[in-house]
Amino acid sequence: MAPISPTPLRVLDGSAVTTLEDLDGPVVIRGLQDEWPARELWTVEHFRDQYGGLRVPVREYPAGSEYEYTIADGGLAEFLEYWEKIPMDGSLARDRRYLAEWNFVRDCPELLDDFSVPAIFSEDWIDRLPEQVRFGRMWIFFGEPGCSTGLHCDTFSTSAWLAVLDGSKELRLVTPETGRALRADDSLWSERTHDEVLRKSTDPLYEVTLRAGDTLYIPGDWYHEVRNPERNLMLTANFVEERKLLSFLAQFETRLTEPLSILRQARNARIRTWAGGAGRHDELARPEFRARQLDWVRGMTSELREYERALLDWDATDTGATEAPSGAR
Ligand SMILES: O=C(O)CCC(=O)C(=O)O
Ligand SMILES: [Fe+2]
Repeated sequence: MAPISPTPLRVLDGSAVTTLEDLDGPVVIRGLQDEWPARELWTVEHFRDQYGGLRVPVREYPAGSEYEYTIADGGLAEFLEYWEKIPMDGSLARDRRYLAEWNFVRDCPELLDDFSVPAIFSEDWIDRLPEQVRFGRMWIFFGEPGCSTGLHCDTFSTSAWLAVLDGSKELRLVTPETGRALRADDSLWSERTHDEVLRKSTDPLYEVTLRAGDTLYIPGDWYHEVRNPERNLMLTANFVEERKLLSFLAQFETRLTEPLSILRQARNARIRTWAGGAGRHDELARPEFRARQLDWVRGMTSELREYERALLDWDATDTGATEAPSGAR
């Protein structure tokens, strides 16, 4: 069957968007970079002169592979030298390199002075997290043809803005509901995926070509895939909007507590073996020790109990579902 014809994304002018709450899907917003010094300043020469000596994480794509890569540490100047010279045919017949997800804030925070986070994206719940658990979420990408980023949705239900400063980028996107039906090796450009998954969904397949000056908003949980039709420079950031705060916290907390959970399972297994040994264990045999441990356990779980109560109360007072169950997954 012929592949599905993609639906072009909406394009809005920055002055027409005042709050994210008005947007219920991805859109391209123009005019958000107009005042950015980065548009003039961020040239290859500038990066080479100012930061050429830095080590950066470079994706290495072996010949024949459009999506699979390993990450190696390399010098920025050396990468830029390669990047400037690579032929624009996108051939997979040779090895390729892609400077993606360069967390420049850590290495050169002064680059932050060259742009401003657009006001509509500036409300980020990660800023309100305690400092110990905040994480870097702003990156520069130097792309070139033949290096793609496979189908994914961004971690922890974060939303993203992607500002193309030079060249162009192609993206295809699907809704979270369609995305949940996709498999690990699917591609939004593959006919097999069109036939086996996308055709069964009533939601469209969206497509956009971003050019210099365009900023794309991708809401949390939307699946997307990225191609680089030519050399390009992109600044991108993830952020947590209020609509996704609880999904974010649940996933982020699970990531943080994973080691704790392993520790707890190991403790429980140990205690089960002691209990089987006629209950003889010095610490557990002391009532005041057990009382102290119980206090500690209750302290550890009280915040979760409060959240549990809020969820149950909400259940009890809910007047009706606001969202149809997706059933996919
Ligand atoms: O431009 C790319 O290659 C990938 C951008 C993206 O979707 C991401 O960083 O999550
Ligand atoms: Fe992404």
